[in-house]
Amino acid sequence: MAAFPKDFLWGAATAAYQVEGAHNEDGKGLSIWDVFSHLPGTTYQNTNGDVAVDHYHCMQEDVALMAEMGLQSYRFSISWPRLLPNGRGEVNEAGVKFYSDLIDTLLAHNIVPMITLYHWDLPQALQDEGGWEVRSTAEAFEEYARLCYSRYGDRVKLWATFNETIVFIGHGYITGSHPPSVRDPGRAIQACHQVFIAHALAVKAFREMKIAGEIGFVNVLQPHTALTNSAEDKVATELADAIHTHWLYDPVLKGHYPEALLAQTQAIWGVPRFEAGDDELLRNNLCDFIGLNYYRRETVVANPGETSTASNHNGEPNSGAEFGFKDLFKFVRNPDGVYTDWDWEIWPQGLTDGIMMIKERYGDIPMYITENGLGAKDPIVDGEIVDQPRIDYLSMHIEAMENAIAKGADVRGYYPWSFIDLLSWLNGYKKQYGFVYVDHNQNLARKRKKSYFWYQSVIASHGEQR
Ligand code: 8VR
Repeated sequence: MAAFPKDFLWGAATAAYQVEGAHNEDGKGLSIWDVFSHLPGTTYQNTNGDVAVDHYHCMQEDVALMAEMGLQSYRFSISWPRLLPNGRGEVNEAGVKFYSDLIDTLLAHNIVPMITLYHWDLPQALQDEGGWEVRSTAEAFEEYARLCYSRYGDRVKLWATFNETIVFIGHGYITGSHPPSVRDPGRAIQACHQVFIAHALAVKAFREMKIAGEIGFVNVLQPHTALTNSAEDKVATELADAIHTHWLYDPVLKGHYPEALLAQTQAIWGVPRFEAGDDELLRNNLCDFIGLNYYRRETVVANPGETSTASNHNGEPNSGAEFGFKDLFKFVRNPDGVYTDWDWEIWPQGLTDGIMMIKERYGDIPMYITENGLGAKDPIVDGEIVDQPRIDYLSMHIEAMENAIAKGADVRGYYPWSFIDLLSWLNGYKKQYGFVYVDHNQNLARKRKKSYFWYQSVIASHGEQR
């Protein structure tokens, strides 16, 4: 029996803001990232996505590179303000056409499109009205989702509503490093609630419109390991699981929040505040699949009384600070771990463990590994991009995924991040993830990396040759 199911999809992923550019062309409205990245000092060396890697104009060339690689599926996101410049209301037909052409081009090459509706680029017009803190944004999201279903639902079978809610809410409302740069856990929890409601409304619309496909939610998959066997570290690790995992997965897979943590956030912050009907809406609109973005695990220790560190090397929340529990646990470096240049532990076993943890808690939910990859500064040797560490990283993770499948997990596809080198939100262009290199000194010329040819043979052998 083959290790990977016959219909298993070998894909790759990107996101609109990080590749498209053309930030104000053909009627597109501005997103919160178009505005935020233009404020001095907000991003690495003031990089922004005005041009990014110009995928908007290079789409045909990029899809040809995918086809040559043998790619079977491509996960991309739609820029909401490209379709609805004001977030709702008037439709920008030129924007609709861009994605329609992309979908047609993919299908012509037998590449299955997977759409992410929200990969962080909220229309600025909606931010001006309160962004994710207000219900009207969730309602506008439903309108946007319905527009996408009606224009693309005849051709696209795989849909995800949100990408990595913990990241855009955590950075947007707790560390303040993403727009709208708020630092307030209570507001974070309420904004997160509106995202879950927006998701449920979009799933409900998907069913009502009888779209012939599957819809899911994409989360960070981040297993936690206690540093020691002490009772304190174990309790700290359970809390990390509750905050970083259960809080994000339970509402979309079980239809309700984890009760104990909900009781605590409501006691401490008075949030999330429910409106009439919210309970039912969440309960009745569960995902068809879950998307898992796996990069690393975190090692956890109890942290009694210490309040200083609230973010790690990447400026990400790394403690209980998210929920006002910053005294209770924190993430530390695993002394035995192997780390990337960005201090992320390389731990392939965590992918097997994480998948099995999801299966155990949520039952036989179909899963896609919607992101996995190595952020690195790739070496150029005699003009060739020799990204052997990326090959090693991906190879180990494919094996880890295969082990989970052998244990009975329903994993249906694998989408390394990223198809092409792209703009990192806060790291500019120096943190590379792609199979394809982009030369920023030469008109953004594309060049195949060593990993490009390697993944080509992985795909051709259906995962055997790696
Ligand atoms: C994606 C983001 C992309 C990446 C990956 C991995 C960071 C990174 C923080 O969903 O769109 O930009 O972001 O996740 O994590 O390493 O740059």
